[in-house]
Amino acid sequence: MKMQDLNGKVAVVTGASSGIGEAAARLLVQEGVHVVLAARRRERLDVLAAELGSFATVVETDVSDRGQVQALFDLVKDRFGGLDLLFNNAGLGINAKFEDSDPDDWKKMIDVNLYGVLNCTQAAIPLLRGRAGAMICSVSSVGGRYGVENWSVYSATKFAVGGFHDALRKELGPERIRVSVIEPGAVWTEFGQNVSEAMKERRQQLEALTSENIAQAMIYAFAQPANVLVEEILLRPVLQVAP
Ligand code: NJP
Repeated sequence: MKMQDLNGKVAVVTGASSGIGEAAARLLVQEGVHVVLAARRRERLDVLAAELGSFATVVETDVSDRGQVQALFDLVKDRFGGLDLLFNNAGLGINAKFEDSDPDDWKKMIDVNLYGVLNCTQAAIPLLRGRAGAMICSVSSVGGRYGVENWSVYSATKFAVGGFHDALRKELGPERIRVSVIEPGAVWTEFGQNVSEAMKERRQQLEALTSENIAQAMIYAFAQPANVLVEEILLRPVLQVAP
């Protein structure tokens, strides 16, 4: 069966100011998709939008703030009348042994990695309804499948995303809204606010994936025929045999 033609579709990409989100925005525009770029760092979004031209719209958004998220989706509704793809990609990880970790950091991760996904998904559902091939795709992690040492709270937030999607799929599948999760292993991005030099070296040794590798996986799922749900994609460098 033919893949979907993505030309003219509308996508919201959260965390579009760097890494995987930025790469996803570029690939979507190459496919003719109108992309709404959402993140907090406005100047980075403006630079990307200037590169992408009329196919990009910038909406400075903190996904943990429900009011800002609602304003983002109100704009999408006004400008485009609906939505075909929500790419819930914004996220952050703070590395620490759990015993020594800071509860303020737990909250930061939960606010963005979980509440951010909940806020955006709830606001997006009415706009996705009735659009052929509509998809919600959220970036989880290998840590959301196996749990990774020194990323315990981060892993917990991503497990929560997985459970949420398992349930949501049952609610939205009958309406033909596809609910998909991508679980990357090590990727070369700005991710990990406080990762040590040793961890950066590990990414080098593992031959970490690029943001484009992850973005392509998302496009693969999105471009499937509208009746085909790619439920989950876990991808990691072949050298990353653990976790
Ligand atoms: O990292 P990075 P990635 N509101 O730091 C945004 C997952 N992942 O591309 O707001 C809105 O380059 C931030 O934008 P800004 C990871 O958990 C990665 O690797 O301007 N946006 C930036 O654009 C995450 O879910 C690896 O600071 C907010 C983006 O998030 C996803 O991949 C491994 C925000 C982060 O870009 C993309 O991360 C893995 C907020 N409150 C999973 N807070 C990996 N890289 O190795 C942050 O398993 N952002």
